[in-house]
Amino acid sequence: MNATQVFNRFQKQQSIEAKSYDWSDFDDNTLRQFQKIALIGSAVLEGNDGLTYSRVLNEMQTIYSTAKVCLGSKCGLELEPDLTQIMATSGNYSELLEAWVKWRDASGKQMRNKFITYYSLGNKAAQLNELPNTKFETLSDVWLFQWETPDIRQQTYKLLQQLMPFYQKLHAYLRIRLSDALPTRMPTDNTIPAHVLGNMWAQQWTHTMNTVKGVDPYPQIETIDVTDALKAQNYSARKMFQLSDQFIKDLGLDEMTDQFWENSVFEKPKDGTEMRIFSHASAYDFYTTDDFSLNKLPRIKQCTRVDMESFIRVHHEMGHIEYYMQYKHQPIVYREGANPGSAFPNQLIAYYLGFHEAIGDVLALSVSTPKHLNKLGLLRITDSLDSHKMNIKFQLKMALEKVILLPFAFIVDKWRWDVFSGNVSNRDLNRHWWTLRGQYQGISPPVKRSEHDFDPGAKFHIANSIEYIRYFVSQILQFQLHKSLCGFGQKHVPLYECDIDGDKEAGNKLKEILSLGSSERWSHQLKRLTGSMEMDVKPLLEYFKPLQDFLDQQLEGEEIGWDFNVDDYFY
Ligand code: X8Z
Ligand code: ZN
Repeated sequence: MNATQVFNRFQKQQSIEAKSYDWSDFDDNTLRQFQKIALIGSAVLEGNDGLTYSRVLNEMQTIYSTAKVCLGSKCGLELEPDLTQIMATSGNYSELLEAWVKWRDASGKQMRNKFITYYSLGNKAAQLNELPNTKFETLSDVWLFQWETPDIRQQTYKLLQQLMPFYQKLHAYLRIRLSDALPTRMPTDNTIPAHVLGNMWAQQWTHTMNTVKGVDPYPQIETIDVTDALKAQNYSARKMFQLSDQFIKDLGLDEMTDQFWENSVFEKPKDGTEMRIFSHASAYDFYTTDDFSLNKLPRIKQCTRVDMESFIRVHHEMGHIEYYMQYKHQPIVYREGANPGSAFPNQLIAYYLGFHEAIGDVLALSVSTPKHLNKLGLLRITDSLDSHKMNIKFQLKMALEKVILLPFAFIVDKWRWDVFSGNVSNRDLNRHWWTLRGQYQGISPPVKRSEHDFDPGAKFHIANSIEYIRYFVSQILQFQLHKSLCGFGQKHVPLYECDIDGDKEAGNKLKEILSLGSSERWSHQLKRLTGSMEMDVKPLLEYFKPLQDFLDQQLEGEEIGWDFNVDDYFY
């Protein structure tokens, strides 16, 4: 038996035992612990079903992480770092198109049938996971159950509606500039082709500030992207992690351990070993106790480039690790983020939901302020006349990273909710994907698609069966947390300038929440922080107020929105 099979068997025994009790008069805490023990995801599958499920999932993961493409005469190009780099830096329409199409041919297209087998068995597992107090129909029902928020779907939809006007302004701002840059290439329905936005999935558009003329409103002012400064100052991947560690330490939180530094992998090995683990950054919890002699502490693997995007991602991943460290004293079922852990924990990918995803980003909100970058010697702040312009540039960059992600993060799971529940037939998988991409993101495929393609599978979290609504929630929560943590030493500073560096009171507040793990419902934890149990878009909108005013000026008299019909883009 391999390790997965041993772990599955153990979980199954635990689950059966947990379910053998009468749950009816458990108190809330006991009930939550029993639910977490009893819910074992795919480990419930017996015999051939279990083997087939692990096999197809493994095959999808392998296809994704080992896909290689040829562009022109250059072959062996991988997603990380080659294609990511091309999407981010190339201004050449045909080169971008070739990278976009070939990545999808090499990844998603190869896994269409496997995906159908995977989710059919996933649904079967969900049904077998029935608890004494709850039944599940689909795999996504199990994912959603763990939010302990029965109307989480409606809540996310409502929040998205509140944010769409802001998204649409950013979309129009980009579309107008792209229409100038690519006059003959833009569709007449006002959507934007998915490959010209600086990212393989058009999920974050920050790079267009460097590659598309006019997106950066003040090119004469010092660039807010510190990539060049990082390179000029000979930063290494390790040095970026050390900086993040220092920030964490200065907040009064726990610094990384020696074992962390020894065992993490910050760069892709040059000798070609273990290539497949590097398609996407991850942070792992090895669930040790305080017995550090086990030498298996939380650690990171990340194909870190020396650029600003990686610099921010470093903080994101470090947030996961700090969280693992802060809640390590909790019983194992509560050693997860405030929003609960994996439905299917028997995989090697670490699972963490909204809170977990938000923590590192909260640190990064402070670190990426111009003032902080200036303190690090990475950015020169020019005289005060320019400070408004510098702020607009900064805000635009942040919005292209964070606000742009919102509709994407929503549809990655909306698509799975619709597919897993059978509301969309297996004959329409790709069509439904593009229907949602068009409707919510206002983007369109640059070449006609068909049902021989399977574009959702070209995204890591779909090929790896990782729930995604956590990233949606994270984008909202992180501004709520930021606002709360800025309520100490930074009380009189605008939210977008707040840098909690060295603020021990803020650090303490953060520690209080992190150390709870999932032992308390996330809405209660949110209340400790913000006074309210609800997710709320107000802090995000407050943060971006100057940018929204700027966009309103820029877009006066311009058309906003798009009119997408999926039939125009399908064979
Ligand atoms: O997957 C991630 C993290 C790892 S937990 C790097 N993110 C999402 C993505 O890349 O699709 C962070 C932002 C969204
Ligand atoms: Zn993450």
